[in-house]
Amino acid sequence: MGSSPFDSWISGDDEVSELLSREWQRQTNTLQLIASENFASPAVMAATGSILTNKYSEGYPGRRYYGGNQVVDEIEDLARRRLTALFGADHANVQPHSGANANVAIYQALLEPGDTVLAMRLDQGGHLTHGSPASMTSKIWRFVGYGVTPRSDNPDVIGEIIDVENLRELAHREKPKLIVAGATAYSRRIEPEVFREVADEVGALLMFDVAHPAGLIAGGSNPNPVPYADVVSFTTHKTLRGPRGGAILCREEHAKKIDSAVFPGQQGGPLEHAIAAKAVAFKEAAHPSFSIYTDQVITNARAFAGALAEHGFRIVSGGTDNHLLLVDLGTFDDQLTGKAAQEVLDRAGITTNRNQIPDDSRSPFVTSGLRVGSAAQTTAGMMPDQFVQIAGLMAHALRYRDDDTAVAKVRGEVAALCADFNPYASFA
Ligand code: DSN
Repeated sequence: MGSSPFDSWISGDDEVSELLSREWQRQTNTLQLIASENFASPAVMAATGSILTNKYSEGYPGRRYYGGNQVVDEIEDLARRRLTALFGADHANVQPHSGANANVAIYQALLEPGDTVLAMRLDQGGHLTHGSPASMTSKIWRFVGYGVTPRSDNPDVIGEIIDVENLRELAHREKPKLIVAGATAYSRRIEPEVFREVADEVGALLMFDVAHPAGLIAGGSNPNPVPYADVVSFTTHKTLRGPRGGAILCREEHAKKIDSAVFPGQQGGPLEHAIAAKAVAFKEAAHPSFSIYTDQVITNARAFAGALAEHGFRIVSGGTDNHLLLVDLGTFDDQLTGKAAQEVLDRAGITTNRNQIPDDSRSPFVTSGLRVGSAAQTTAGMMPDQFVQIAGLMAHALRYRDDDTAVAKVRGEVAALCADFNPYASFA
């Protein structure tokens, strides 16, 4: 194993240094295809590792419960200003530690316990916090789930897209107080106008969870729901390429309730080092080069989808309009589960995650699908040619999964590819 910038980075702690070094090797010598991951810039990482980790600042700028927050107030204000400008929103809260915290804070701000919420089911592409039975959200609020249309075998009809008629029917029948749009495993555009229309028909509030496409929206490559939604939540570390964390945008009329729900409702002291890193990421996302990146992410994802389909995989929803693909393994090999595929690909140096496909007959732990994304390797500089090559490497490793030599050979080709596209080459 070669040297890494982290070999002796943590002074006095060889064990942690060694582990960081190994993770650097993993991130730079294998392919990162998990749709919710990306490579943050050195500037984002510098802010995350800054002296702001030392500071307590419960409250909000100008209204803190601790002294010494003059500089922190300016940092958090800067992050809020940059974020509202980026998305054209009235108000921003940059304190949520994660997307899950952000979502729960929104429910707490806008709902009473027991209120009805209409959201996408987890097994159809939604998120745990959209009322999955495994999430505490389903125990406090009454979630009703919408899903996608049935799979279509007619090449002229795209199946597995959000079933707007079902959404409308459920909305009229259940009279939700809140409708949630957004997903974690859905590759098609989510049109904000349609959701606003349905919400208005039944007098519901509208929330968009754009954790996945936030960066694509910031870059202008996916539709911006801010003009249509009452409130928008997202994470900052996926396509937006910032530090791990969450954020909320809302209309002015909800600002006070949202802020109180985040602090003191959900959280104590904000992570100001993460907030400084969010500010850095928001500035990076406002730069014209970020739009070139987000357009490329989608172009690459489409090339990846086309190449995987040529190798016999079925792409759920018939393709992609964003950074992610949900791959049905059944047409490639009906004995191959998502769990087994993820494990084989790990051995081949290709990092993915198993994922249920709509109406999957297998459990969420086993699954019949894989979810992959183009955001991270596009940051590393890859283009359609590389994604076509990756599709071939994946197909080969999975086809010859019982042959250790074949899988090892793919791993060697992956390492050679990664050597040409090291996102942190300047660190070495
Ligand atoms: N875990 C995130 C994802 O991978 O999409 C969602 O929380």
